[in-house]
Amino acid sequence: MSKIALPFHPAPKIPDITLPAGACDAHCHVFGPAARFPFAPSSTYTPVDAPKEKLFELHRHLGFERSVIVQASCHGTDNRAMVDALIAGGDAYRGIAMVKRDIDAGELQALHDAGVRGVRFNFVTHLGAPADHDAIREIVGKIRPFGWHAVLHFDAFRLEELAPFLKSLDVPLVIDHMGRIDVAAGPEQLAFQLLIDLLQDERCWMKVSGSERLSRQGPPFEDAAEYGRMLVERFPDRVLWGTDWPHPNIYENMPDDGALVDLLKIIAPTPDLLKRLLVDNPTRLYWPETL
Ligand code: 0GY
Repeated sequence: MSKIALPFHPAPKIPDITLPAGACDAHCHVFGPAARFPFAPSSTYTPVDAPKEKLFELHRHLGFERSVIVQASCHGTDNRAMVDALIAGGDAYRGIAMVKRDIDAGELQALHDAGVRGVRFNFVTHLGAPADHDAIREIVGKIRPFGWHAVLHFDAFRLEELAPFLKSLDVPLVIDHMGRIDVAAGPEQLAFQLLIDLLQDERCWMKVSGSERLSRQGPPFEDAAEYGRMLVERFPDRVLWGTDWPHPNIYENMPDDGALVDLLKIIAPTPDLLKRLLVDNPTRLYWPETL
């Protein structure tokens, strides 16, 4: 492990906007507590404990009624902390796991029963060894019968090389944090155009989260939120948003999660777009049985 994480914001503001009923935080994490769920030796950062009770408290404070907890690299393929949170959260919580290629159907079924609906593959080099393509193909073959999807964390500047492989995976694809595009390079940049190209495929979904990661201007991160708005307006039925609490690998300007919610005024500027982003789309992907 290397860099020591900053603590998450101790007292986020109450957002100015009221979230629609059934709003879902579609990307957040639980870390530890380390005494019960130790971090993986392979982690490239040293997290602070961010246990489920704090996450649930944040969701109540911000107005989220549902959420998707995404396995973070600091726990590797040990999904116990995430699964423990899903079980405590009940049907309002779904999960994304990270798994080894030799996982079997029984283990996948147990994750499914806990609320897991997808697996995550990391292609960003700052989180460790990039995902192995053969292993991904094997895992995708195993999750397809469960109706799961693949969550992809990559840097869009690598899309020229990555896109053919990603398109060959025959499950729905959910892209993290707007493909981590360089928001200073303008919407005409090749990486953003390749991202849009990928999204023309109806299997692809985009998380318009991560403005605090992508921003070059700093708080309130509006330069990055503008890209979120472009994606929401263009693909209103295949976008998701999440807080990314407790914000791993943010080493300056730790965001106030209430202020991040307020960025949705830019990202989804009408009540209709906001409801699709926070309610309708996550419901279709994570709670289709309720439709
Ligand atoms: C995120 C982003 C990051 C970290 C992780 O799994 C992780 O550790 O996802 C990052 O470093 O950009 O989605 O939380």
